[in-house]
Amino acid sequence: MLNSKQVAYYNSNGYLTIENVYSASQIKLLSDVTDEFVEKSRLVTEENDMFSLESDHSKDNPRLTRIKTPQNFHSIYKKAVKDEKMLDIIEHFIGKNIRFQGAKLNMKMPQGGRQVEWHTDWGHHPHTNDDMLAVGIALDDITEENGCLMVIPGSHKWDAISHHEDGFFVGAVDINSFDVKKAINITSNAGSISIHHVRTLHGSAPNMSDKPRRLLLLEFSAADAFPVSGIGTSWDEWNKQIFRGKPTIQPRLEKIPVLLPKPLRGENKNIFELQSNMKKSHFSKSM
Ligand SMILES: O=C(O)CCC(=O)C(=O)O
Repeated sequence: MLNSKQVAYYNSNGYLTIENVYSASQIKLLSDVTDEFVEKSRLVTEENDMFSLESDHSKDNPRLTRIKTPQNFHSIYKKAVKDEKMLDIIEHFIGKNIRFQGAKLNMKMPQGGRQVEWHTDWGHHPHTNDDMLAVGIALDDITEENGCLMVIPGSHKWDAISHHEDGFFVGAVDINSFDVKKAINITSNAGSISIHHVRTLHGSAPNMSDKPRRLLLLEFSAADAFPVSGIGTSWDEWNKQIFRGKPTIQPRLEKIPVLLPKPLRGENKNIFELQSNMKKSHFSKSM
């Protein structure tokens, strides 16, 4: 399904888009189940294990920023995160021993769905090596208007970038630390996937259109990439996350720049809260 040009493109740019990986019927199932979750969220008034909410969320007008760990709540999501075609693709980038790191469905609802400030996933969870990536499954057609993901090509080869402000980790980089004019918009049709390297600088603007932008994001790593701050769970649970190949007790240590995501200012439950600690947003004038 992948050719050597696509692999070379990813290796040099730190991202790739592949059209039509998920079929129209798979996307319809995912989309319908997502609508059911939005309905359920009407009864929710504050962040919980399933939902992150926009500040204007209400029973009458349910507005989510995210469905968290969707694979734990519905078999349709669970099936999507283990899709064999998708795993075949990512094998090209992180090898045959693949650990699933987690999933989230970023919702970006019409007319104000929230931005994600510029950051690298590496800044949030550095590991012993960087054979790690995120796959974004487009549940909608994704355009500049509805807040597509943007990336800085080649940034996965940069030195560690600080995600700190006044000595505290805020989960986003200073907009003056890179040239935002180099950003590329990742636009695609529903059913496509985008892949970005764990160290690729990325962000996305608010959705000011009248169409949703729902992106199911899955994170994977090579089985021998271990979090520098510990696995944070039992050995058995950790190894249940191996989707292909074998677990290992031998972390692969690469010489890669790491900055710890510490210290935190207050208790932050997700990237949106973390980034709201920033003095100045790149995308919204109100922050
Ligand atoms: O949803 C997006 O546009 C970006 C998501 C992202 O980078 C994240 O959730 O870490």
